[in-house]
Amino acid sequence: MGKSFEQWIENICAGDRRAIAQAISAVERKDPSSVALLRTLFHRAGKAYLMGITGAPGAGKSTLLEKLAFEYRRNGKRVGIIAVDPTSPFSGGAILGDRIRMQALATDEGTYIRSMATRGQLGGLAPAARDVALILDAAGCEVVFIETVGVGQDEVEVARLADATVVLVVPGMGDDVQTFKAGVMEIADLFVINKADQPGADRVERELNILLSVAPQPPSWRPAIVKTTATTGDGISNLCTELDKFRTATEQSTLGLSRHRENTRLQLLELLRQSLFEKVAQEQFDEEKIGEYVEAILARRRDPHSVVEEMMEASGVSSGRS
Ligand SMILES: Nc1nc2c(ncn2[C@@H]2O[C@H](COP(=O)(O)OP(=O)(O)O)[C@@H](O)[C@H]2O)c(=O)[nH]1
Ligand SMILES: [Mg+2]
Repeated sequence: MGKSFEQWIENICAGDRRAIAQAISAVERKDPSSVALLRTLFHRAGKAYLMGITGAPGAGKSTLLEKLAFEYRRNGKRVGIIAVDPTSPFSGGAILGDRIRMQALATDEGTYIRSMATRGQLGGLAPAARDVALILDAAGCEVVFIETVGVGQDEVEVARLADATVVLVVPGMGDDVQTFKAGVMEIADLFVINKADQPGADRVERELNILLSVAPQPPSWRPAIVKTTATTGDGISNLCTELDKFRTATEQSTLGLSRHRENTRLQLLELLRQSLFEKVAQEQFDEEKIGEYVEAILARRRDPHSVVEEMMEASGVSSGRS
């Protein structure tokens, strides 16, 4: 490392695409260099505004993102895009759709797009996506978008690292407002009703408004609802305006600060959880040993609590009983 490591850092911070790509790959591979890299870059980052874009597959997230990115580019902002794709069961790689959809942006010098696969991501999408966002932040991207797959709990996870979370809903897709997954209502800072060119957009808007007015928690921020047609770009500038309003409102209030503090706390604990797990389960015990424990528990010779205690002690982590 040494001098070349420092040069690598400088190249990333200067926005060098090759250096950025190498950094992201190192993080994805969990390369030994990645921890030192992230530690150093942390002190060069902290300026980017992170926006999460979530919603069901096919809602139009990628299409919308492309239009949004162009809008920010027009205003001279450097843009980073992280698209978290589901892993294709056939190719083992990320589905190519998003990359093709965003091709028009791919040649733009002020935009950096990276697709990530969800495959084998210990602890969900968040850790790696957060690290990639940090790299893009240090590389000078002023806004960073994270598009999530929109399945499972990844949208709740993305809300934990984003400064603003946009939830896409579409009319007539059977994912009506009533069937919102648990937690989705709570994470939205802004709702987008995309495919407003399709019938039913007004009905979705009415339902959303009702749902927002009966929200159980006192609304610290009432999410705006913006209708868009991502394919034509209709409503995109309005969406930017609402996003700016949200940003201004939160940056000047305790709401933004307290959320930042809470997110930082959750991130720290998540990192600790992951590090402990890796130290105990991955470094100290191979599959065979874990298999032996499983058999012992199945046969009721051992109980899981004492096994975990033994594993932690063997790893030099206090059992907490002391
Ligand atoms: N009619 C209509 N189709 C749209 C709109 N936005 C996206 N689509 C189409 O919906 C499909 C899924 O879009 P995509 O951006 O890949 O969705 P994602 O899975 O949420 O990223 C594509 O065929 C888009 O062309 C819209 O506003 N109106
Ligand atoms: Mg997509």
